[in-house]
Amino acid sequence: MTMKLGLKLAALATAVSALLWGCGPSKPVLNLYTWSDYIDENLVKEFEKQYNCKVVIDTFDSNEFMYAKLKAGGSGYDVIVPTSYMSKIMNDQKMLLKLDHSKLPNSKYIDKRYLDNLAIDKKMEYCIPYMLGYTCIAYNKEKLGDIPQTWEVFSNEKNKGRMTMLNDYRETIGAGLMFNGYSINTRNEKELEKAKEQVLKWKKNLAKFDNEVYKAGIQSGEFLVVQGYSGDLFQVLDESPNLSFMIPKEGVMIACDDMVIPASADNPELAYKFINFFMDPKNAAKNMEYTCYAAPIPEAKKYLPEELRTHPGMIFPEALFKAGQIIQDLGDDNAKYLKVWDEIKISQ
Ligand code: SPD
Repeated sequence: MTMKLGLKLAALATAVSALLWGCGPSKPVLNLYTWSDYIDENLVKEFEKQYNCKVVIDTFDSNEFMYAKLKAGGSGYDVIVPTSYMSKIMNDQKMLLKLDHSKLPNSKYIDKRYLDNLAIDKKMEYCIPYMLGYTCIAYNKEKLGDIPQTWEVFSNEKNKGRMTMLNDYRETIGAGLMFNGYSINTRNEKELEKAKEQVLKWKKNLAKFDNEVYKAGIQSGEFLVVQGYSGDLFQVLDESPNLSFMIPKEGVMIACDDMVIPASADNPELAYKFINFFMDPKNAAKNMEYTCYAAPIPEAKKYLPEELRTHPGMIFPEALFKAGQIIQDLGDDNAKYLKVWDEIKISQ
């Protein structure tokens, strides 16, 4: 058989198999790895239509789980959504692509005030800020009435077994640090020890440390007080008049989750398009409405319905920019937090 005839036969075989199986050339796929309830699926469908592609979403419930999965060989993701301190760790370990801003024209919309004051990657060299959130407390106002605005709420034995705190070592140790007046990024072991003692006191009254079921639990009445991520709590609070939220007077942690492209991405070109699409102010506004988090895109505000322009999840209260603390990567000192967290977790 000549080479030409061979090639023709191969092309014919491909066409026949496409006819038999009812599909043409397959669409490009973008694999997204993110937190649950964190993207408006209608926008994802619009993106798929606009770029004739398929988006596959996989979720994680903590930065550390996501990181461990990647380290254990998990690959094939094109866009990942880590919290900024974790983006920095991943970048330091050469796990991320250096961003080409010629492919991200909408990055001009990112809030300069956020970049100057809070961002870790101020020049957006390896990450684009996606959503800002803070940790606060939701409680069952119908059952508890008004409660004092303090992390100390977790010391109330009356609610023993009906309260949860986050299964997130930086957030929960951070609450213990703030309660004692320390920085949430301290490297001082004595301060960390004090925070540990505090969290251990609270732990006695908790049902558990949890990142996943607290939303359903506070809504169903199973839990009376929960520490949670702001947007997730507002998704529930907006539908539940019996619930309320408070920002503890000792302060709250602010976190930004970023969009990054892993160095191992199969489809970086589509990843750029995806990230750019979500920075478009109209899309960012729709995404904020869905997630109840704050996209750091000031232009998006004008596309929000009037009644949402003061929503405390979507538009950050001014005080947060001044008083909130953002979780930093602490390099080798992260190990001090992990040690304290292990001690908290194993203690009975
Ligand atoms: N469902 C979305 C949850 C977003 C959580 N952000 C993580 C902050 C970690 N400190």
